[in-house]
Amino acid sequence: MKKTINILSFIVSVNILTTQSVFAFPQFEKFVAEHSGKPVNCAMCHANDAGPIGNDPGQLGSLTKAEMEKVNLARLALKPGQKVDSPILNKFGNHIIESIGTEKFTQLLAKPEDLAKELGNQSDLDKDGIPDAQEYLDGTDPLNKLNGDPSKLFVINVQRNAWLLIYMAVSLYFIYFGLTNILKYYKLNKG
Ligand SMILES: [Ca+2]
Repeated sequence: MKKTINILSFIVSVNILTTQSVFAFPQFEKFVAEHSGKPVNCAMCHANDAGPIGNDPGQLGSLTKAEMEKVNLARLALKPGQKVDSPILNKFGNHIIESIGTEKFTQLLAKPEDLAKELGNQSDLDKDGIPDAQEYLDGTDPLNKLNGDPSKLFVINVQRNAWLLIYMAVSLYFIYFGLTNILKYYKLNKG
């Protein structure tokens, strides 16, 4: 009897894992890690750092029936342009499905390097100036404006603050000019 229960438990476990594995796509994570040379985990697209499989918050085993329906609705968003709100995905993950649809996404499993091209450069979810697609290639967090390629962030910040930098340079020049003239005035009066 005990042996039968163990076998049944094993079959149920395998079945759950097989079903859940449909939701995990390590191809993208592997590509980003190799392309960027940075350690990347599932948190780039998923709600949980460890991915969708498991029983922790943001993982399939912890979802309510209503949340599971949202997951299934996201899976059925075959074409681009459909609003999805899958609780196992983060904002970037949901944005990917909304932008390209699950049909194209599934095709990209064989070519994860093409995801950036499909996303285009219009969306910048964290508004740090680096498009989500570029952050995907760079292995940086598209949802954290403080996390981006340092050289790109530097150039973007210089461009964004160009007027402030010009204003500061002009101000410093006039301060220097004023101080120089004050010193000249005192020197002349002493002489
Ligand atoms: Ca960004």
